Amino acid sequence: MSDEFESTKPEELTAFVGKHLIYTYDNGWQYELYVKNEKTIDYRIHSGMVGGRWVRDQETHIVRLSDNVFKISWDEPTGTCVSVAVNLAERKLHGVIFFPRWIANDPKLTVCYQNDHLDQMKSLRDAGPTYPKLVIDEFATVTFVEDCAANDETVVSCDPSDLPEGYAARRN
Ligand code: FER
Repeated sequence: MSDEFESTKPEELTAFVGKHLIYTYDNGWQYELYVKNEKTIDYRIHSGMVGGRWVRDQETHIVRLSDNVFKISWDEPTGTCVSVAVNLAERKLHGVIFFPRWIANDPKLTVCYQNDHLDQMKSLRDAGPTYPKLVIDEFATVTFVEDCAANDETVVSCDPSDLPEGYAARRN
């Protein structure tokens, strides 16, 4: 991605940057997301098809749709594409995940700290197959939210399995 923000307007994202969310999709999959800055997220996947996977410094496109409503979209090195719309006022979210066929066939191949395995992810992606993609379209409920500083490397900094007991179950 170039240095262009495209439709992202950083000045409209000040209320969103630093948000740290834990949420559960209606299919039971639990995710954690940290808005590191106006174009970057870190995340952990606590349960579901690719539970155990975690990623730092994923470049994204983030836009404000209205007060308290934001949308984050990105293209993973694996070829998975994701778009997540977050409604902070209602603590609801809607995500669409487009998994390439090779991940649908063997999801565990992507369960790792991706940053340490980027070359492997890219070669698996290029080996495919890509199609037909597995499209997951789900609402989620936000169960935990806090405001962190921007660019805080401590928010998402370990494997989900190394977190303290009850970390993802905290509710507020
Ligand atoms: C999300 C849905 C999917 C999310 C991340 C993904 C951080 C990533 C999926 C993948 O690459 O396997 O809500 O939030």
